[in-house]
Amino acid sequence: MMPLPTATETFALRTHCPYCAYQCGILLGDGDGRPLGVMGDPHFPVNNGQLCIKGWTAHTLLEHPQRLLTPLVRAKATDAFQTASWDYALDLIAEKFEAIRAESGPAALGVFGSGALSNEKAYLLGKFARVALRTPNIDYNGRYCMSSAAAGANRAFGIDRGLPFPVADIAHAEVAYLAGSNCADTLPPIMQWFDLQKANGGRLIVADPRRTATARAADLHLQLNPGSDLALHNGLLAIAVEENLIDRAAIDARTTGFDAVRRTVLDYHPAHVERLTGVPEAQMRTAARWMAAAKSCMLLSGRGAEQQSKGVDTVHSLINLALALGLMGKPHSGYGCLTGQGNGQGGREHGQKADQLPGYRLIEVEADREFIAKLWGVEASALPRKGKSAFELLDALGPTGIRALLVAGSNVVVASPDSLRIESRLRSLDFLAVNDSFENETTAHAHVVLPVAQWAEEEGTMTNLEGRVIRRRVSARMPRNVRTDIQVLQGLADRLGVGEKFTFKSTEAVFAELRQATAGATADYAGITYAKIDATDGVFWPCPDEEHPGTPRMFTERFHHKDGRAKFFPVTHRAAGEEPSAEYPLTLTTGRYKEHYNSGTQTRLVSRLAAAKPSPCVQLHPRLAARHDIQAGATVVIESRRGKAEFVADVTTDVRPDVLFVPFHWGGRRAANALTNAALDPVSRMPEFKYAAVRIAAVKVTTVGAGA
Ligand SMILES: Nc1nc2c(c(=O)[nH]1)N[C@H]1C(S)=C(S)[C@@H](COP(=O)(O)OP(=O)(O)OC[C@H]3O[C@@H](n4cnc5c(=O)[nH]c(N)nc54)[C@H](O)[C@@H]3O)O[C@H]1N2
Ligand SMILES: Nc1nc2c(c(=O)[nH]1)N[C@H]1C(S)=C(S)[C@@H](COP(=O)(O)OP(=O)(O)OC[C@H]3O[C@@H](n4cnc5c(=O)[nH]c(N)nc54)[C@H](O)[C@@H]3O)O[C@H]1N2
Ligand code: SF4
Ligand SMILES: [Mo]
Repeated sequence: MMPLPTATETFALRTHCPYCAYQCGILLGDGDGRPLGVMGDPHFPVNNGQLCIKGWTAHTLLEHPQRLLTPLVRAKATDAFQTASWDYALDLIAEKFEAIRAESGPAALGVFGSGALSNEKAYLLGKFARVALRTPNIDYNGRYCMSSAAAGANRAFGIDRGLPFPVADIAHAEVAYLAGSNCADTLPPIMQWFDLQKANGGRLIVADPRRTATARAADLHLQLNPGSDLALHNGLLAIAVEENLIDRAAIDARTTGFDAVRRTVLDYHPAHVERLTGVPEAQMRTAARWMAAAKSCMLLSGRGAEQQSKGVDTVHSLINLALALGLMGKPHSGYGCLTGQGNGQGGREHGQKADQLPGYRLIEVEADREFIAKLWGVEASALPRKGKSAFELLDALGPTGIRALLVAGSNVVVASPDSLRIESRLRSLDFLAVNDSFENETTAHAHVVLPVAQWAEEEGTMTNLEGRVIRRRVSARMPRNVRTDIQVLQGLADRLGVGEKFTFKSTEAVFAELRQATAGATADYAGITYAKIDATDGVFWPCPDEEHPGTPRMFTERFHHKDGRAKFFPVTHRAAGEEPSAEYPLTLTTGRYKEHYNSGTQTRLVSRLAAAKPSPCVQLHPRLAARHDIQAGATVVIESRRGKAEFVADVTTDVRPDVLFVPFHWGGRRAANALTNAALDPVSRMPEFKYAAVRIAAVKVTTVGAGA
């Protein structure tokens, strides 16, 4: 690591971290256009100067020796990558896409985007797919991430903004409940607000099958079985009904549909719920009483509860509880989801989702089609219809389906469930183009790789987990032969004959069009400008006009359904996509390490992070380890119906005796997703990352760190 300069003057440039949805403010050393080091921005009110270890080391990626610095094209003769000029690489992509479209129609072209992309990029990628390629088949990795929470919030509230309040409100919640979030590792600086909450006398409840860093910080840890959150929440609501803890006045004044939910939860007797969840009845009663007695209470969900084939219903079970306890719109209270990716919020608003147009307009709603078509200067009838969801899109790759694909911001081979299947689908493509700053398991299958600018080298707005629109500013010099994603899309649009619809002179000009595209829509950015963001530490959407101050807190008066009310949805527990059997007797769940980010493309290259966590471990309970004669440090081969992978044994009482936990940040032999099940939620199309039936196939005695 480079030494950090101490004088604040040398950190003149404020920007934001390249990784998660917390989007910490960062001061990046400006040594004549070169990064010297990073420091947390003490004046950005979300992180208040704190960073996690990924943020502290993020600048090393800017000048990393493995950085892609020139376009790569696969040579036919050798099947190896060769460097190429930008013109050659862009011409080739445009030719291939045009030829395949001529042969097989526009739906044979696909685009896979990302919650890592700025609002401007996400907007432009959606426009590019619909206007330049004319394909319905664009979706993105947010489908793997936020889609269940988004669908649940949309159906219950008529709008989806992850947190309806600023994170600082956590400090004033008397009770906070986290369903499947390990935010002490995944959003570390958020813990300052939970620490303040504790100092203010508040209580934290965590539901997780593992005793995580977050669970250790809790006053009550509900160590439930994976896939049983819905039953737990219905059980908590049943107790609230039985003990008369619900808020009848709030239910009557602000909601519809409670009676059906009340009848449904009557079947969730505590003893029955204890059998389904593994959570003792006494703990459930304590949790329900704390939640109901508190003057303010927040119910928050993370991927643990959402990444299930019943993720949407699980989100509804938590929203039902929030509505029945009268928490929505009350100060320092309510339901919220903790968004994950850097622009996981904005990335889901501006039209890279198969069924959406910018601002959460819907591609199947005529008025929305007409509004956007007019802005884009095309006929509404020429806009494609709804396309395939992320996993279904990738699963349709091949000679008779989607034959050419452009990926921007996702390492789909590592991130997708049932990844061996997805990798074989990628191999069957006629043509794969990837925009990235580094090679990874997905670029390995590409025909063209385009080297793009990184976070600190380009402009762009991001919308953080609170719905606060912020600005990443240029804080480091872009390498000479690298281009931005926006320039790539402009270059391709030109070659596809629609350059005149992509003539933006700056990123701010793209944002100006995005503002018009969202004006009057659910996610309304019309009143947000770069200058206003600079002046105010970010602007919370909705913000319909330039005089509007933005909306830090939602639902204080009304919800976004026409009648102004929130909707209860009756939901019932159901089994996961597959259950343990004699052959595959164990339950596997997956998640993250503090040191690595998602598919690991970036963090596996950062020496400090790679040294701290060189390889993935499987957490297993000592009783289970003893049964299989597994010593700590041994290499354990785990197998599911779909594939196998190997992990270093971490024998620990932190995990339930019937559950195995692995992180998904690696590919190849160490790929957690070789094991996972692609059962999809019927509404959100979220895959079941958090539940697979597996067995221990072999044990090899090695030392920790082996198996690389
Ligand atoms: N260090 C780090 N931080 C990150 C990321 C990263 O990769 N690394 N990624 C970012 C992104 S994109 C996201 S989406 C967020 C995700 O942040 P989190 O939501 O915290 O993500 P996970 O670690 O996937 O899952 C959280 C917890 O769910 C638990 N869990 C597993 N199955 C179940 C279940 O059935 N029910 C319940 N209640 N819990 C269960 C796991 O044990 C795990 O501790 O993190 C963001 N921040
Ligand atoms: N088993 C299991 N699987 C999971 C999950 C889980 O909990 N368990 N979680 C899921 C979740 S929540 C998520 S979000 C996904 C994430 O997994 P991925 O979709 O693979 O996301 P990242 O690893 O963040 O990949 C981002 C890639 O984009 C590149 N990149 C970053 N910024 C930009 C940019 O601005 N432009 C371009 N062109 N490229 C960029 C990076 O270098 C990297 O190669 O994984 C999902 N997969
Ligand atoms: S918490 Fe997220 S945004 Fe903050 S430094 Fe860590 S990875 Fe970056
Ligand atoms: Mo995510």
